Amino acid sequence: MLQFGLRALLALLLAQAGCTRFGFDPRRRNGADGAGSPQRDATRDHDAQARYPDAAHSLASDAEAPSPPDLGQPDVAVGVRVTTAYLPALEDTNVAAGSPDQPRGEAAELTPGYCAAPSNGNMRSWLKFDLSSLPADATILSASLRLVFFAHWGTQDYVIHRSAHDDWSEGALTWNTQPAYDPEVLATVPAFEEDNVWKSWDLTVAATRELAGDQRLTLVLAGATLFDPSTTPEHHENYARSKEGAGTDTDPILSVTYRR
Ligand SMILES: [Ca+2]
Repeated sequence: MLQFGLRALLALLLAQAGCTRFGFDPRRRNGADGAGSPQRDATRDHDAQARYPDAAHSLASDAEAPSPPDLGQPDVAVGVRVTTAYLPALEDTNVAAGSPDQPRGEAAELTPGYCAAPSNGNMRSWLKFDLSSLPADATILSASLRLVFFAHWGTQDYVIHRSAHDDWSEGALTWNTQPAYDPEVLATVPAFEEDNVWKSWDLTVAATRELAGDQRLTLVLAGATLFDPSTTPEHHENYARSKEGAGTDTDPILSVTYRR
């Protein structure tokens, strides 16, 4: 009888404390009916509405929940890195119609345009850049060619073309062996007579294309006009530094800004 009385008393105490034989009774956590304290729930709902009014509304009635606002794309996504690489020319040279079999890869200057000296005549500058040092997952945001011009004898407009042929070398390329290039003009620089200035051309599309291709970018810089040497005694040319020119800070550079 005494043991039966103790077990009954223990069962009564456990029931009042909210415990069961197997552990904590979840029904006791928020009240006997599981709905929680009305006062506490009201406070919690108020806080939620103050912090997340749309969420609170959505919870109240999913069917009437408004569409999320269109905030557009962020300017800079979290975790995205933007980097600018300055790629020096892998090779650069000139070719001249007046001496069509002479390589000029060791020249200290790039001389696109027209030189009235018979051994030069109309000239073009060829440049090659290696994009393989860019990360494989890079997305190019912008790319431009930079040349430092230091002298001029007359001037004219200049144009830049891309060539799909990258298998040339500055030690061998001549007017007669220069490969074909795309007729499309990628960029134009109007005639200018300043010296000791650098000029740049936007080549984002061409660089993006080559990065996805063979990662070699060949550019041809030429005067916009082919002059007739028999009737043109004056020069129409600007001089830019080649990679063999004085100082590395004046080397031809392809500036590439990319994200990854
Ligand atoms: Ca060179």
